Amino acid sequence: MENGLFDRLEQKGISRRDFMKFCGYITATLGLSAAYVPRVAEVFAAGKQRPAVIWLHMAECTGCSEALLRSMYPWIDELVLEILAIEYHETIMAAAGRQAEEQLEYALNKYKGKFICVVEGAIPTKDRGIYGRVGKHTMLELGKKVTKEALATITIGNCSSFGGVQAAKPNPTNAKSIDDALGIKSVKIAGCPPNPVNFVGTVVNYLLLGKLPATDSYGRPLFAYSKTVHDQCPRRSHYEAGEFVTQFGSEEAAKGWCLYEMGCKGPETYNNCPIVKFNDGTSWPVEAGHPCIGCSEPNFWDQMAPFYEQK
Ligand code: FSX
Ligand code: SF4
Ligand code: F3S
Repeated sequence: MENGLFDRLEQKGISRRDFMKFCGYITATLGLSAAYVPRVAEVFAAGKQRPAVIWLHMAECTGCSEALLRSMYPWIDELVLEILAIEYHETIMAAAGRQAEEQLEYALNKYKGKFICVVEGAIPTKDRGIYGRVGKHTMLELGKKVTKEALATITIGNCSSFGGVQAAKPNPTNAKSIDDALGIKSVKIAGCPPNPVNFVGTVVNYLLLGKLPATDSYGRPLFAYSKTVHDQCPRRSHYEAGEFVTQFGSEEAAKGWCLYEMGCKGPETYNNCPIVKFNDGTSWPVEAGHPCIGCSEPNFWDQMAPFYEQK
């Protein structure tokens, strides 16, 4: 294994041990045996496969990019840039204005049919899409133009996967998911925001096994979205014992009882948050004392509301 990556990580104060721990974490998330850990490490360290990525921002809050690039491991950006050649990403690229538009054209021509398109955000479709624009194009035009040349499209976040908050009632711009707006089929890293580990896992799966992961009927990778939050929740025994929190700040809340009566949507929500957690495995909503609001499910803003009551 070449030393370049380790040297760069060490300069950031990341030891080989930390790096191998992260690789173990990704391997376990993918449901692969520990024997795969060195191969996963090799995917990061080899640094030669690097598929080109064109990353589009539609109508959204950029929380998905933030979750991926900042809040988790302080060095995950280094790893992401090691395994992906990000040719266009409006939040992190230095170019702006015309230069950015030119970079998009350049990348589209150079990597035609060979790049992965990652999309954040929903597409406003009302009145031919005029309510969402990037540069000269409507998001609708941009989405069509880029995804039709892509090898595959990965939607990151609930907005691009299912419409998200933009598509919630009354949805004045008739915002739609990428699949619905463009008539394509994407792999969906659902969540608002999604767990960055599930995005990295999807890319590692592709680089390691040469294919995108198997998905459920919505297009969510099975390694992350095949079980409900409820089925993996450490508070489940309290649910079974009928021990429920009925008020925030109460003694029952302090004891970590089940949040079902506070509106928890864990029983209807498919995601791996209780196992993978967020921010370097620090915590996740229920562990922090907040009910799951179902952020990885289609139309959760409408379907799961009211968030603090059971329907
Ligand atoms: Fe949506 Fe992503 Fe929620 Fe935000 O960009 S999934 S609003 S966290 O950031 O698209
Ligand atoms: Fe299920 Fe939510 Fe209770 Fe956890 S807190 S056991 S996910 S209802
Ligand atoms: Fe979202 Fe529920 Fe997990 S709100 S982050 S799916 S616990």
